[in-house]
Amino acid sequence: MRQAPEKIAVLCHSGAGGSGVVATELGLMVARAGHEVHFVGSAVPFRLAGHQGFQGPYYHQVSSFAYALFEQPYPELAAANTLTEVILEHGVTLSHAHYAIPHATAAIHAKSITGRSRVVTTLHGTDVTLVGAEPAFRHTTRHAIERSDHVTAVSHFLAEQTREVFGVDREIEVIHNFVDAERFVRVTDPRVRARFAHPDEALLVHVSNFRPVKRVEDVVQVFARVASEMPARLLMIGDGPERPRAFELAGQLGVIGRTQFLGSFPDVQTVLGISDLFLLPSSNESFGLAALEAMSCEVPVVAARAGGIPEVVEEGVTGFLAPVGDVDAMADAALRVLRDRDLYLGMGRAARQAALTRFHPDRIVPKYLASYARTVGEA
Ligand code: GMT
Repeated sequence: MRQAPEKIAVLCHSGAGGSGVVATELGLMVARAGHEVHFVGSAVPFRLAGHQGFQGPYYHQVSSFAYALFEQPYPELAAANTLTEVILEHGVTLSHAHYAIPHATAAIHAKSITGRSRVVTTLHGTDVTLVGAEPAFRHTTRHAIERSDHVTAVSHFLAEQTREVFGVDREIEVIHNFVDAERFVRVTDPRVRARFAHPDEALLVHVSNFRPVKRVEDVVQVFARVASEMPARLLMIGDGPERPRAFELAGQLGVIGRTQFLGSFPDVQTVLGISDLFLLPSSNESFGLAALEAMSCEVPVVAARAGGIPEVVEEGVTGFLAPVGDVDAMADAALRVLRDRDLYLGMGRAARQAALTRFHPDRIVPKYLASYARTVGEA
C-alpha cells in the first residue's frame, strides 16, 4: 500500500454468506491497517454490525427507487449511483467488488462515470459456477472480469473454472480466504456444550445458507447413519430454501429429536467451538469458509471432494473427503474420526494448525493490501 492511507469502497452482499463475511472481515482489517473503508450495499453487512464508528469503517446504503414504469428496481444501477456519490464525496481511490456481478459491474460503471477509482474484483464462486454460467449473464460477467483492474479468486479451482467458463486469459490472482483464529477457537467451558449435547454424545454440525448446492439432505442422511451407530446430535445452523426438506427428512429418518435447527446468527464461533465434526457435502464449493472456521476451532471436517474444498481440507490430515452424494462413505469417515480419540484429536490439532498458518489473516490480508497498492499505483 502507498505511504498515505487510501480510501477504499467495499461492495458486497449483506447476508450471512461467506463472501459477505470475507468482505466484511477484510474491510475491518484494512481499516485497522489505517485505511479509510466505506462499505456500500443495500443493507449493513451481517458481520459489520457493531463495528462502525465515527472514524469508520463507514456504511452507505444503496438507495432504491420504485416507479410504476420500472419492472425491476435496477439494484446494480442504484449501487453504481451510490458508489459514484461515495467516490466523489470521499475521494475513494479504489473499489473492491466482491463478485463480478452485480458488484464489479456497478464499480466499473462508477469508475466510468467518475473517471476515478480503480476496481479490484474478488470472485467467490457462485457468479462463475452458477450465475455466470447462465447464458443470461455470460457477457456481463465476462465484461466485469475483463474490465476490472485486478481480479482475485478464492481458490485455484475457481480461477481455473473462470478461465474455462468465460474463456478469459487475464491474470487471476489466487488469494485463499482467511479465518480470525483468535475468535474461532475451541470452547472448553462444559456448560456451553451441555446446552446442546450430553458428554457421551458426539456433536456434529453444519453451517450454510441451505441452498440446493449445499445438499443439506446429505447432512441429515450422514447424521442418521452416524446416530444409528453411536450417541450423537446434529446442529444445523443457517437458513435457506432447503431447510424444510432437511427438517422433513430428519423426521422420516427418526432423528428429529437429535437434530436442532438453530437458524442464522453471527456468533457462530461458539457453536463451532463446542462441536466434534463439521459436515460439508456440497455439490460445489469454491472454497468452503464455514469448514475453515470449524477447522480453526479444532473441528475435523468430513466433506465432498468438490470444487476448492480439497484446497482447504487436507484429506486424511484435517478431515476426510468423499465423492459428492456418497453419504455412506461420508458416514464411514465420520464414524472413523468420532470413534478413534487419537485420530480425532490429531485431526483437530492439524486443522487448527492449518488455520494458524496457511489461512491466518497475517498471511492473507497483506496479499490484498499488496494488490490494492499495485492497482492504485498503476493509475
Ligand atoms: O456458499 C454460498 O452459497 C454462499 C457464497 C457467498 O457468496 O457467500 O459462498 C461463496 O463464497 C464463499 C467465500 O469466498 C466460499 O467460501 C464459498 O465456497 C462460496 N460458495 C460456493 O462456491 C457455492
